[in-house]
Amino acid sequence: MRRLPPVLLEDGCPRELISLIRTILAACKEISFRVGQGALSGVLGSTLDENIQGETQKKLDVVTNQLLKDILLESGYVKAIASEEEDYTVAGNPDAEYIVAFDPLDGSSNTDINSLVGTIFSIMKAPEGSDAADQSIFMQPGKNQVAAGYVLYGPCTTLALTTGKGTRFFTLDKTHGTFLLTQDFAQVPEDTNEYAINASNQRHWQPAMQSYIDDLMAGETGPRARNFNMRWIAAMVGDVHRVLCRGGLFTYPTDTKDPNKPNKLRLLYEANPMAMLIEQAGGIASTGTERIMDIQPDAIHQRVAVILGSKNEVETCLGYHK
Ligand code: AFP
Repeated sequence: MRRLPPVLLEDGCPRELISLIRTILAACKEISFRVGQGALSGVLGSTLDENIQGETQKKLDVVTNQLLKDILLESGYVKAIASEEEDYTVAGNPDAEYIVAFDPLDGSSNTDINSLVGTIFSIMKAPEGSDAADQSIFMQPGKNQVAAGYVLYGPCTTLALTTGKGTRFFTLDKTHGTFLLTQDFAQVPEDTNEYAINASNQRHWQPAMQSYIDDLMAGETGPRARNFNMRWIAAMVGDVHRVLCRGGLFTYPTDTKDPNKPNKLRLLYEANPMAMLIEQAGGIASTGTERIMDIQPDAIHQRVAVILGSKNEVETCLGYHK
């Protein structure tokens, strides 16, 4: 089986970018080990702190953030980082070409129940001549990403990666500590009978999403004239992995549950990298009104509505939003 560096070299991926990706993966191998140790490593449970987004931090949120932050800033390959767990961006090597946004441990509420979690990352180039300490270097649309991926810590540790030449899966060979190519050019099936949404928010959704989900739930007796199945892992990384593997529609739509927080998922380190992986596998990623990767961000922790997955099903859902 082929290792990650030669696969990316054949794609013409710059050596510096490959080194940066390998740096991220070095931290992810360590995270994979710690997550796998569970209660034995003493990192389950919550801290007493909240992050800037008002969410209680899990101990593993803090540990994984520190691991990624240290390794990236010490590597010399990054000009700055933005993390779900950092209030502001952090400056790195002023002469470096790349910037990295990441969610160190997506779905961290799953850690204490031995369920799926993952690391999500997005890599862009810093604008030429920019200042490493300037937060605005991250204010670029997702279409500027040069690479995006996630590492899913499940029964096995899987990397989904794109550098703009398709989406590939690599599996961590834990004996040798190497990511090996296990699927070239993943393709999201265009049709699906599976969807993922937190249905407990139904009464807070906007009318378009209410109607769409009503029609799915009506099954073969409704306007769609067939039955649909629902799945919800409570970790976007797990839900998107399922969609990449066998199709589906994943959405976290706008809702009115908390008027100060109409959307849940973060643009820079959740929606954008997932959108790139999905589009590179033939799927669609939208907010309901626009392509996610076209959004011009205006804040590091900006949140957006997300509807992504199988092309025909996402288009059907978007039809309800017109
Ligand atoms: P955390 O990374 O803070 O655990 O949040 C996970 C997440 O942002 C996303 O991965 C899930 O799809 C979503 O939250 C789950 O939300 P609910 O709590 O509404 O199920």
